[in-house]
Amino acid sequence: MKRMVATMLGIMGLAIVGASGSVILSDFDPIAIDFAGFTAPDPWSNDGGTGGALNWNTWAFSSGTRTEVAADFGTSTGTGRGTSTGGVTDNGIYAFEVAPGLNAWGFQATGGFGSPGSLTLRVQNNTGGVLKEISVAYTAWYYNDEPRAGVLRPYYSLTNDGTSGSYLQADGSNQDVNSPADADDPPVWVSNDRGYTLTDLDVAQGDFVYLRWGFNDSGSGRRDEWALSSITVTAIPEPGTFGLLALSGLALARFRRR
Ligand SMILES: [Ca+2]
Ligand SMILES: [Ca+2]
Repeated sequence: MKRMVATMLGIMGLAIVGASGSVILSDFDPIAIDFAGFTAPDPWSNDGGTGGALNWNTWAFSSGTRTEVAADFGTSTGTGRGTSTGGVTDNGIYAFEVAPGLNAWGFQATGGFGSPGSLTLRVQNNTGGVLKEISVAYTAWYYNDEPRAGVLRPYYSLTNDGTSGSYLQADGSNQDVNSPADADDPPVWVSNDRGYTLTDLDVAQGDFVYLRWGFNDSGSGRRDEWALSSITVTAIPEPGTFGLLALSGLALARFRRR
């Protein structure tokens, strides 16, 4: 079955990268990011993403504001707490099994950690040209076991310099995921599929775009748990690129007919 799925994905041109690697857009096929091997050791990220950790050149967690803080690549922020099916209390980064066999990156916030907070993914443009447009899809999960309400909102940046305005909200507020205030009894992982497209980017060959998931909460008492899985990033070619290719093909065909 696994082989069949892999074959089907291969036909579709979908590249699957483990979350321990780098995310490099080298063509216009979707890149699917898989947290299957993530076990949230402590530290939960390191150089190269070895031993069940994520690659700290690719992923960074930040505590503080969601927009005016630069993602600190090359360090591991937050305690790695290992794997769990949810219902934790210690703050830090977890590999949550949000559904049987499905590992996700996740965290538990407390007053001094991740409230607000953000996870940032660094994506490199290696398409050979200027990257103007990308689409992003993911599944956001919450585990509503506590009395605060939470919110997850996507942002992006081309600079990651942490100044005001360096992180912008991606595609308006309709991408928000909200966890309810009143805890579910019993709590379960709730999935929310989201996606957006960024246009009018200007990412030079070799440069990066920074995709951020920002978290915050309101109310009083303890905070819900959050997780991310099934992230897909796709570079989209400019409409003109295909048009020009088609035109040049047509011109070549006419030339050959002469
Ligand atoms: Ca909890
Ligand atoms: Ca809640």
